Amino acid sequence: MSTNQRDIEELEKIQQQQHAQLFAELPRAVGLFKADLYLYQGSWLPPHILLGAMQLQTHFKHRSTDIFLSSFMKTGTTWLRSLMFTTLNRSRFDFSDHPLLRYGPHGCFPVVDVYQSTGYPIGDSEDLSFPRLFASHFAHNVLPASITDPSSGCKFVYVCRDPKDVVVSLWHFILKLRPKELPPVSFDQVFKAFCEGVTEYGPYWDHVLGFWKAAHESPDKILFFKYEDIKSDPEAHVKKLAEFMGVPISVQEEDNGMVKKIAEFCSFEHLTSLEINKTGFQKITSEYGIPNHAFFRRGEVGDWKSHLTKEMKEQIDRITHDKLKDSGLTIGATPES
Ligand code: PAP
Repeated sequence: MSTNQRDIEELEKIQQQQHAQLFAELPRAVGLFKADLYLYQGSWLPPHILLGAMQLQTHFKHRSTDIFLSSFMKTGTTWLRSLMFTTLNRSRFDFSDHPLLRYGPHGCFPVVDVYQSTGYPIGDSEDLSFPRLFASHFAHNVLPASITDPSSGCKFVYVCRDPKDVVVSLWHFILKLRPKELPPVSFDQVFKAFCEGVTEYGPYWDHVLGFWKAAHESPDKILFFKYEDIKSDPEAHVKKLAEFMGVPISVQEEDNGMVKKIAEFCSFEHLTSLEINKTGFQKITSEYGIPNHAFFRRGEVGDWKSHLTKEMKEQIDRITHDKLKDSGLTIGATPES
């Protein structure tokens, strides 16, 4: 082990001790991936993410030009990462020699959720993107007020998805990532935990509502998307993203097919064909990482139909209805559902 590595581990130990008191006081539940979950400011978070939230709240230095991609897990983050990065930086990079091809959607801009034991190095992504782009699964109220306050200048793109498809996608993700030495989790277990709100970053509905309400208060700062809408018209959403991020598509670009090019470049078919997404790997912590291919599965609307019983569908639709009924927001209303 190198000296540097030993220092990092020592530092981690000290910081863990400092936070042991906090963890002891928070409500705790069993997590679906590996670590236990702790209820922090209304969200169920595993330890390295909870500490990441505290670190973000304390240390993050925003710039008024920063743009965040916010989402719950499995709602379309990887897709939006690709669309936002490609749209924003379309005049910087040639499509045949593009960072997305080399680094994949996750390598193009950083996630701010994970605890950094060596300090807070996040923020050097300007090499690839200007303005800076960041991704986060944190609920609106967990993000630091310094960035969510509209006066910060920061902008947010939020994407939500039919919770029935989210829970199915989540289950498959857990199957891929849960350590093999742990007992397998069934779809019933994941469904129950999801409906109760006790999954990583949950409850889902509170997450969506937090951003929905904030988007209503500050529509110029938060762009609210639904996965199903992007699926039905990706090009219209590329244009909305461009406008929102301050780089509207020109008439000339439109005539030259730029919008179509971006939508195709970021399509499920194209992204899954890339070598980086077949063999690449995302380092999350010093001991934990995620293979890029785990972020792709079917990329369809309505896959829940092959997993949910009639009773499950009714249960989750009822929760959605009850939680969202006074909000003016509908999710999961696909024509065939
Ligand atoms: P994350 O929370 O781990 O970042 P996220 O990217 O939000 O995951 O969601 C993954 C889902 O988006 C997967 O859905 P599925 O399990 O129902 O298939 C994945 O297949 C889908 N996805 C990834 N890229 C695209 C894309 N380009 N177009 C459409 N869907 C996509």
